[in-house]
Amino acid sequence: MSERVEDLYPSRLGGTPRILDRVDPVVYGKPGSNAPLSAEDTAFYERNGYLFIPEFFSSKDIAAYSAEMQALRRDRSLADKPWTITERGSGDIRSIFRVHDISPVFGQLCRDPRLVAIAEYLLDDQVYIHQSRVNYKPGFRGREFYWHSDFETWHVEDGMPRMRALSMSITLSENLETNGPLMIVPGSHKRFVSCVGRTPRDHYKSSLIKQEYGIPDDDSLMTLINDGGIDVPKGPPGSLLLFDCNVMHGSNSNITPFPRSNVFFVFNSLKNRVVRPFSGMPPRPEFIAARQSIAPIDARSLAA
Ligand code: 6CS
Ligand code: FE
Repeated sequence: MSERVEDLYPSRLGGTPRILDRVDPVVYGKPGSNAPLSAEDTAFYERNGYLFIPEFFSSKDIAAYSAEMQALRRDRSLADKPWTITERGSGDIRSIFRVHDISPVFGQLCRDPRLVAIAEYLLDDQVYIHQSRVNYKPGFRGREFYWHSDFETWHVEDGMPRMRALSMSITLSENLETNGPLMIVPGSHKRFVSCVGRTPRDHYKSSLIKQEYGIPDDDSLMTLINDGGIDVPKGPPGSLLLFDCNVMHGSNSNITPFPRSNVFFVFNSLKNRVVRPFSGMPPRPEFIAARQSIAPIDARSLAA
């Protein structure tokens, strides 16, 4: 197990919530003419902690990704695997993790040279996949994802040392006002909400269904939202949402008949590979956080 690393973002260690300043950059790369994002888009991402690019993928690509998502959902061999998470109550599939491993289609998608170039630019390093998942948010009974910072969990429960990771979410269905789209608090990524409570053992067995530890207290959440408001990026299938590992986000439940399905890839800098979890608990399983299989993505070899 790797050596002890200083905990710059202590959380779930005591009884009082705190808001700490971020000590890490948001954008590590240098804007320039050959950067994969314009200086304007880079500045928006740095300031807000996210960037939404509607219709990034062609309708042909999205048809293939959407078909693959449905095929995974129907695949009986996945039904009882630990990386398949079902909704409390209905038993509908909520998420399937490690899709970059189990699906050649999604394995190829996360190696799309355009995505890798954006991740390498923003993180200014080679990157690897820390985690991937499809969130189905099914119609009628799709449950919420309460407000949280992914980094707070990845730091405390996976041992991710610094804020040098980002998520790419690709919409596979219409993300509407009504069907539980992702809500983001712009600017919240620049402050770290240190949460209360102690991480239970095997917390992921409940947190992936309903997260109750590592979520912000009401006052801290109110502070972030008073300062930044709530943005709801919406767009057609095939849109790309980049968001910083520490931006506060969540999504409401979905009681409409229309699923809100997205595929997520978490790109982490190779210089930021996970160490011992800061919670002191045993590491979470490989299907949630890559620890053994850390290999830099080299999209160039696929672009040829
Ligand atoms: O615990 C995790 O890693 C997962 N939980 C949430 C709510 N978002 C990030 C990630 O999928
Ligand atoms: Fe999240």
